[in-house]
Amino acid sequence: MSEQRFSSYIGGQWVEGEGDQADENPADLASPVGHYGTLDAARTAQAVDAAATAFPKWSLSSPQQRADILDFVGSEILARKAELGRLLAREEGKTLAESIGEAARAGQIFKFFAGEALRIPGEKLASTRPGVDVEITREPVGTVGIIAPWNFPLAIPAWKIAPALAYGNTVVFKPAEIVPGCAWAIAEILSRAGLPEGVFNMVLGSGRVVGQALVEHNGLDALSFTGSVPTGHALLKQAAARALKVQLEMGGKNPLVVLADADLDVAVECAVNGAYFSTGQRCTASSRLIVESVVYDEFVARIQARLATLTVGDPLEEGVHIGPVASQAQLDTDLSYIQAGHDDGAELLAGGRRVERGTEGHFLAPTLFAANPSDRIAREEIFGPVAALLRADDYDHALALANDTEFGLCAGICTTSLKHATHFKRHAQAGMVMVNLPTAGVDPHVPFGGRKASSYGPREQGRYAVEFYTTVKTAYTAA
Ligand code: TXE
Repeated sequence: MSEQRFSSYIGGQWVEGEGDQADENPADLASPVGHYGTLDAARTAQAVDAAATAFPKWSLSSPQQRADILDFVGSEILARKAELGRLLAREEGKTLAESIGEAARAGQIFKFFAGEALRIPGEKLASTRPGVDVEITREPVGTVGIIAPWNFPLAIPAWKIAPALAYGNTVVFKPAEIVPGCAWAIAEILSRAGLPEGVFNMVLGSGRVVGQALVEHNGLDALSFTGSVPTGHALLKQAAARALKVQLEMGGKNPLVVLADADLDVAVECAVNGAYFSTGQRCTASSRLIVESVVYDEFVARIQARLATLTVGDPLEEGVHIGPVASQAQLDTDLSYIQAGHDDGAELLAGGRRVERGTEGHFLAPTLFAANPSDRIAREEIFGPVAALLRADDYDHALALANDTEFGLCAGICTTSLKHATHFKRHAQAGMVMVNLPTAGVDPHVPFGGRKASSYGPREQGRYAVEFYTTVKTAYTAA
């Protein structure tokens, strides 16, 4: 495949950035996916200006026009899911099957919000005053900044851009630095979808320059961010200082509890899928496996046997289950946590080392440590194929361990007990709960988000997206 140069998209025009940044293929560093130039603060400001200028007219556009545009985008992504999935696999490193699945999900999200554009909710109530009607309607918030991470480079932008446009907002989208190709592909489709100029803009560059210029621009009305906790909290402070509406999705340290009465085949599959698929680079990854003592040894034996069947390698190759780590920076983080596991006295049960393949890439063996709850690998988000196994005395202990974290995105339990499943659903301190399912893997038409340090602001996805992307108006009319 030839190397491409990816551009930014501002006010309906393709805009070349400065310099020549390589878009790496993490499975084969010698064959980059493409190149791109980065914008400066002034160019980024132009994108916000373009979106702010386009907003008044677009905010009054017909829901049918918005539905048709989003439907076009969704249909094209679905029709090209194999090609887009291949680009995603080469750029981010998840396997081709996972990548095609993500592309399909992005297409479905655009289709879902095409329908939502025609179903913008409102209410009409009788006033407490006779002869007066009260209407509650929803209007777009304005110019929305979207800052996205690299781990779902098609799906996360889709679940922010699609509702923003569906409800009549204009958008400036800043993707993560290491996935410009997927961002360009989305922008390219949107550029042919019939949007008026300036309604959708995409800006390539660093968080420090482009991300900051976006957030600091007075023309921005709302910010939707997914990424790390430190960046999210820094942005929250800036947003609060100028009363910017903000939605943050950040880290996770998601527990998967395995009780003694669990079907262990199911539990091992949930653990392996949740902890290691997509190279463990999911905010919903099961990075803490909490196993009841009675079945602990058997669980260890079974998961070790299962991990031995997994192949790490080039995501485009058939038979590969786990692709490379997405970047050198993330690999360095993963390796430093493996070292921290050793330093804290955790026992290595699987992996713990880089893997050599035919190409130079960021390959890392799926890694499992028997850890203590206080170990760093059991407390901090690693964001790689590294999981911590914790031993629980009984259900109550397992639940306490599950909730003993600053995060609260997703919590899972494997059990055949209705009593424990029901109790766990009610008492897990998380925004999402899974019973006999991996913690990762969510539906696009229902709310996504967490509690505690994982999330801030209204939920994403499904009908709940209307909370963030609209503002409520209450109108009184004397009859
Ligand atoms: O995140 P950042 P990174 C976690 C995960 C990972 C770590 C680092 O632990 O190892 O974060 O990933 C933009 N103003 N997660 O470096 O820095 C940045 O350009 C404005 C978990 O990728 O938070 C990118 O577009 N924007 C998470 C986005 O913010 C700024 C998913 C995220 O980058 C900015 C991703 C600034 N000052 C990372 N600095 C999950 N749990 O899903 C950066 N950005």
